[in-house]
Formats: sequence, C-alpha cells, structure tokens
Amino acid sequence: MDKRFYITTPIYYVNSLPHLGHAYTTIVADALARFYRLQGYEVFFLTGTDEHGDKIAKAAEAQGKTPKQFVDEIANTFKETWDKLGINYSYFIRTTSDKHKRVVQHVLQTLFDKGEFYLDEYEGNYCFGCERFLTPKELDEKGLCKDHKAPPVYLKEKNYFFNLEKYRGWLKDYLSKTEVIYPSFYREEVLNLLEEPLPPLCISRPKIRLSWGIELPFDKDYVTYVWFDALLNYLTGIGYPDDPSWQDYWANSHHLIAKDILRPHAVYFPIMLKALGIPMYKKLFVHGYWLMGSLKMSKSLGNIVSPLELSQTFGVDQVRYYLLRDMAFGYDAEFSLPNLINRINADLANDYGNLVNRTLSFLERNFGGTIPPWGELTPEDREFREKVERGIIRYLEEFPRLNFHTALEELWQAIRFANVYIDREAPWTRVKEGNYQRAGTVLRNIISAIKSFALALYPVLPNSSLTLLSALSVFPNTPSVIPSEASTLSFKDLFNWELPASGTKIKRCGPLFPRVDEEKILKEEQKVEVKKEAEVKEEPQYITIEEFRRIDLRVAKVLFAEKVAGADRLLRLEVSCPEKRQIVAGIAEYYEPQELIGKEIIIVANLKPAKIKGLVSEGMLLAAKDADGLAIIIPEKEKEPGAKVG
Ligand code: ME8
Repeated sequence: MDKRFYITTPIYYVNSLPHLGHAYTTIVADALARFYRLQGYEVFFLTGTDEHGDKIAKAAEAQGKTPKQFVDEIANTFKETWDKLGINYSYFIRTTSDKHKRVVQHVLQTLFDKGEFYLDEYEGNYCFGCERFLTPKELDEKGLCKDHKAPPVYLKEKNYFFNLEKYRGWLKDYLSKTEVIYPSFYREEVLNLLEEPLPPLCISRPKIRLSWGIELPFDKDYVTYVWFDALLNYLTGIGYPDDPSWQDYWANSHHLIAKDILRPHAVYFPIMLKALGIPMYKKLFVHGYWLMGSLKMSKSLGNIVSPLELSQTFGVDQVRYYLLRDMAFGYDAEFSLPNLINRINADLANDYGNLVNRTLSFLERNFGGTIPPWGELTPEDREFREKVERGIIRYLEEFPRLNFHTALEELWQAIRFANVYIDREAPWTRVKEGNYQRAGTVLRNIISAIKSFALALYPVLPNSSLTLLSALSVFPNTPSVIPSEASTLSFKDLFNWELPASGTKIKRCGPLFPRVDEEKILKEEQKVEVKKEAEVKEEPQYITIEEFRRIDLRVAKVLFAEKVAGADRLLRLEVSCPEKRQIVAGIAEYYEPQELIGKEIIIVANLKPAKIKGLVSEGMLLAAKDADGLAIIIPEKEKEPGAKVG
C-alpha cells in the first residue's frame, strides 16, 4: 500500500503525570491520524513513555518504589489518560520493553562496530532536567539551565562519545535544501546552531552512578544515555530492523514535538540515522508551549493543568477543539479558562450546536424527522453550497499544514454562513405559507452541509461527529463513540449533497454542546484556589531535592548599604556575588547600614528581580526572625563571594 502515514508523539517521561502540554501533542497526533485515515491512508500512530534515566530513578526513590514498580504505574496512567481522551493510537511503546532494549543494543553495537564511538573523560555542567551536559550557551547569565531554571551540577566522568561534528556539514546541507523541519523558523534555529562546531555527544552513563538504563552491549560497566535510547523508539515502534514493512512507514514518518526537544530531534537523531545508513525522517513538526501566565506549563514549575479534569468538566471534544483552535501551531499560547469557555459557548454551542439543534428539531416538527425530496435549487441555495464547499476545501488544505486554528476558522465561516442562510431563507415562513417544498429544499441543503461539517470535524470532535453522523443515518451502523468502528467514514462523502438521501429517517440527538455557565465555573474555580491555599497553610508541605536545587543560594559580600529615602523599613545594599548586584531588604529596623558593610550574607540569587519603591532588587537575603527580632544569616567562615550554598 503506497498511502501510508506514520505519526509519532514524543515518548513522555514518567516522572510526571500527563498534563495539558502532553495532551496537546497527543491530541494533535490523534487528529492528524484520524484526518489521514479518512483520506484513505494506512496510518500508524505511535506514542508511549520514556522510562529510563536519572530523573525516573530519582522520582521512584522519592516515592519509596522500585523503578520498575514506579514506571509500570505511571505508564498505565498515561495509557488511561489517553483512553479517556479518546486517543486512538496504534501502539504504545515503553522503553523498558524487551523489544525496545533489543533495538537499542543492536544500534549501539552496529555503531560501535563502525567505529563511531570512543571512550573519553569529560567534565562539564550537567543538567539533570535535560539529562545531558550543557554548552555555555545553554546557561543563562546566572549560570542556570535556561529551560529548567536550575543550576547544573559539575561532573567529571569517563564515558563513550559519538563524534557529531563529523556529520555537521552533511546535516547543514540537508536541512538547508529540504523542508523537513516545520515551521521553518525552527529550521532556521537549527541551521544557526549548526554554524558552530558540535560538541561530541556523550552516549553512556557509568553504571555506578546510574543503573536504570540499557546496558551497552560492548561494555557492561555502562548504560546508554537516555536520549540515545529514547530517540530509537521511533524505529522500534514500526518493527525495525526485523519487520520488512518498517521501511514503508519510515518513508512517511512524521514526528511531533514541542520546541524543548528540538536539538535531540533535529541534530542528534538525524546524525544517528545517517551513521546507521537509515534515510532521514520525512517531517519534524515543532510546536510552541502552552503557558500559564508567562511560564511554560511543566511539572518542575508546578503550574500544570490536568487534561482529565478539564475534559470531565467540559467534555473531551470541547477540550480538543479549544486546544487546536487557540494555539497557532509553532507559537506559544496561554491557557485561559475564560477563553476555553468562550470557545465552547460561542463556537460550539452557539454557531455549530444551535445550527444542528434548530435544523433537526424543525425537521422533526414539520417533516416527521424524514429527509424530504429536493425542490428546485435557487441561486441562494447554490451560493450556500459554494460557500460550504469553499470552507471545507480551505479546511482540508490547512489541516495537513498543521494550521488547525486557520482550518477551523475557515470551516466556521461556512458554519456561520449556514446560520445566515437559514435565517434568510426562513423555512418556518415557507411552512406557514404552506410551501413545504421550498422549506424542505432549504432544510435538506443545510442537513447535507451539517453532514459534511460533522465528517470534516471528525478528527477534532470525534465523539460528537459520530453521534451526529449516526443520528443523520449517514452511516447507519456507526456506533456513537468507538473510533475503530468509524472505519466506514471517508472524506469522499464530504461533497456529496445527496447524503442523507431522501426518505432517510433522522434520529433524535440531544444538544451536542451544552452551554457552560461561565460565572458558576469561574466561581467554583476561585473556591478551589482558596481551598488549595488553605490546604497549603494547614498541611506540612514537603519539597523534593530537585525543587530545593532550583533555589540558587549564594554567598554575597556587602559592598555598600544605605537607607532608602521615604521607606522606614528598607535598606539598599550593593553586594558582590561576585558580580555586582543591588538588593533592597526590609531590615532597616534591625540593622544600621554601616553595620552591614563588609559582611558576608546569604542570598537567593535566582529570585525574579522585583521593583521595590522604584529600586530594582536582584535577590533576597536570608535572615532568621523570632520574638527578639531579626538576625541575618552569615557563613561561619569567610567564603568567596558567589560561593554556592547547599
Ligand atoms: O522530553 N506545552 O519528555 P517530556 C506544550 N522523554 N507541549 C508540552 C508542554 C507545554 N507546556 N510540556 C510538555 C521528553 N509538552 C522526552 C522525549 S522523545 C524521543 C523523548 C509536550 O515528558 C511536548 O510534546 O518532558 C514536549 O516536547 C513533550 O511534552 C516533552 O515531554
């Protein structure tokens, strides 16, 4: 079969429960898989979990579980979440499976035999969040990992390395001549990165430091690096190297990721493939972040939205629609409950749901729910058909380009026009006049358009589309929600105005998208927030070692101190850390400025700068307070300014 479509999501780390960011990528993959199935493609949709590495071993330890127990539980939670969100994947891959281990060891041995790896000692800044050594460019001005906002750990180790630099010229050339990375600004980002020599990739971890990984087949003292293991899942999933059909899927492979993991996918993976003699994947689709406020939603920042809770409150289709409609693929988008509610009420309940409800109940009341025969078509009927067809064509063009928001907007213009058409042609007036033929023609035109909307929207709104198509008896045997049974659906029927046929009896279906009471939901949300805050106050809150590590405590030397004019409680300090910074502290009641000059203090160096009385404060000093007053914390022995406290 030449029409194949292979789509993958990243395999998610099991140190975190599925959140809205993971759900977004997986829903996009599911929507694309459904879209291509309806275009007649044989689709393979792969998702799964990334279960090796430091992070996972530590997360298991923190919960007092063995890594195996821990990964089994979380992998199941991912599967359950995807099932509840109606994700119809073909295969769920786990990197701890024997099948995957065999592939990884096969690849490691092949590349070792080809002389691609060498043993070397390496020292540098290691970020446990990224699971790799960082280059100086990947650190911010405070020396923190830009992505995890956490200080890296300095490590010195003997390890196996892969000389990426050898392939830089090839990759640069390949990427500049092809459009494998989409949107193109991510391709530019990678090409920029390839302007500089590539550091060798450390592909192993010594077993004495980390045993939770796949053993190197050529050196039992080491396990392989988590990214080397993880990226190969895309090959394992389709049966590489034994199942001959893997190559057919590989020739049509599309990988969805967010920008956080661009480098492994756009640099390491292509080079691994090249070294193995496997052709480059077909496309890398890169999206932006779902943000909360201005921050990336992530487990480490603790600002996550649960996709399950959202879908339980609002409905699976509603959440899918919002995510695809409100993010322009490639760019960041801010999650907003009011926007989600507005999309449900305005687009789904009002425009689409209302069109369906009023059309079908009118048919029920006046035509006994049976599709009437056509009368003669007027120019208005033809204009309507044209607009509907144009909307669908634009939708079909934009969808595979991953411009879901534009695709849906195009389709909605047609849906909104259907509401205008029904108002203009007013079948209810025709019925009052006794002109059932004209009323019936308008109605049929709209019902056929509704069938096309439901069919086109199946990748986005699978549940309501199936309910509706089944009510329209277009696919009489289609059960309402079992996706695999929807294999009879095909986009071929999108422009067929004869469906549903005359005489077809339409079944009743309740409101597809009930309106959401915005005020009630937002009030409940506030109550939950207040409750959460109260819980925070009442219960002891433990933090993990990772969370503690994110606080960058440093020794700082006070170079200068003075009172802040017009603020009795504030002192302005200039400190060396060793770079010069200004700190505004509420300690004027307890210390005279001159007492502090020359003293060493401890500061939180990665606190977000804040303006206090018009002065920028770049950190916070530590002090202890009791009934007798306040005492600043000083190191017991003199330490270099900037020395790390931990
Ligand atoms: O990186 N907005 O796993 P991971 C949008 N195991 N998407 C988001 C997101 C957000 N705020 N947060 C996460 C890993 N994602 C590796 C991948 S693949 C061979 C190995 C989504 O659990 C997005 O798809 O950290 C992102 O790339 C992925 O989750 C990272 O998942």
